[in-house]
Amino acid sequence: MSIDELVGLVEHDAKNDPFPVNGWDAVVWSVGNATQTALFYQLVFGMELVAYSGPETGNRDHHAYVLRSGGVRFVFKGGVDPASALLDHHRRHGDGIVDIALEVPDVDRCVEHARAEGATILEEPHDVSDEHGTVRVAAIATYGETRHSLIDRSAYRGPYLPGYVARTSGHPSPKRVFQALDHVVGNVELGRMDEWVAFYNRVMGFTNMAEFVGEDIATEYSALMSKVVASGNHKVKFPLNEPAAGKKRSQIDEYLDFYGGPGAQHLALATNDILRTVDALRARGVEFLATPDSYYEDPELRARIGEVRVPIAELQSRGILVDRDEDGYLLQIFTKPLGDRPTVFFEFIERHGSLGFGIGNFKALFEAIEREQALRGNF
Ligand code: TYF
Ligand code: FE
Repeated sequence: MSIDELVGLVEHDAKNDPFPVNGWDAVVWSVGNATQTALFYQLVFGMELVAYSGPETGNRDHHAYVLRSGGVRFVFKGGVDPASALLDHHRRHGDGIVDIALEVPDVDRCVEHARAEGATILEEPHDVSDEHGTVRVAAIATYGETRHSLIDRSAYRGPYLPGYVARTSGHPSPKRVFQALDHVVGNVELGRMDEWVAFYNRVMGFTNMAEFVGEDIATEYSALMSKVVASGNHKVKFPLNEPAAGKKRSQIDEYLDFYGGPGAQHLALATNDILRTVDALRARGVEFLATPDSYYEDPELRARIGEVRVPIAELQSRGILVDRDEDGYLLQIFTKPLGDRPTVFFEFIERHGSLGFGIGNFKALFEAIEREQALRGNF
């Protein structure tokens, strides 16, 4: 299966797009200990170290490790200099995502459009160069303290960005367990979801995808509303959640409290063999949300999902969820929070035609999230 099929790409005319996006460039994290986190992502999540910046390369502010898995690039940054702004960010938010960087063919055109639509330009377009060539970079602000760097690396052949040196691990890493980034979800404050949907519509020319969750599910389970925007080619998809009033404190409120404001909630990582991914990660200690047997025994679900590529028992033994719509089906599973604060987590997703996000699983998923919230003292 190609990466395009894995993430559900559509045809798109970039010429008439006011803000053309080629795809994801990198997800940049601020973490409490980048040196250890980089090792964890290699040994547990099967990522490959490709580039590095730090005191040994002249960067006295922080360590930065660039890791890859298929088409996915993560950059983990941790402050070295006690005055590093990264340490202030970490004090406020804990481990989290500071930059959802996008690769664009024309940085200046994107920034001009964003400016005209009222976006906050954090970094004006400029060139950064070294012996490997030149990268054109800019950055715009999005929800909370999160940013979108806009990167044109078409004239660059280095391992990441100028200032980084190529670096490999020197130790064997396990086989890769995910190939592509499918979507990145943002949590925003109560009542602000539609503003952020409008931001992505206006500033970045993103269009609304069909799937959204209104009041009905929101009041019964874990209380949230969600809408999805996507770039023209659907390579970049951003679901946006806001809390809603419910019986219990919303999982989105819990996130906002512990993250200290809006931020990226989950990354969905596409895999072409979710069974192998889950088995490999569980064997290395990764914890997933549990799915009760009643989910798989529900005759309505059985009838709706029909035939999938493996017997349901194979999904049940691993807690993998299934959803089907008019275009096909998807398999998905969610990890528990990755760090100390109950904020960021991963979803693993295997798509078979479906372009959705698993709306049929929201009830079971939100109940599982609520069980975890209750263990943390949220009732
Ligand atoms: O991205 C999505 O919409 C799905 C479902 O807090 C989801 O993965 C939505 C909200 C949430 C967790 C998962
Ligand atoms: Fe998701």
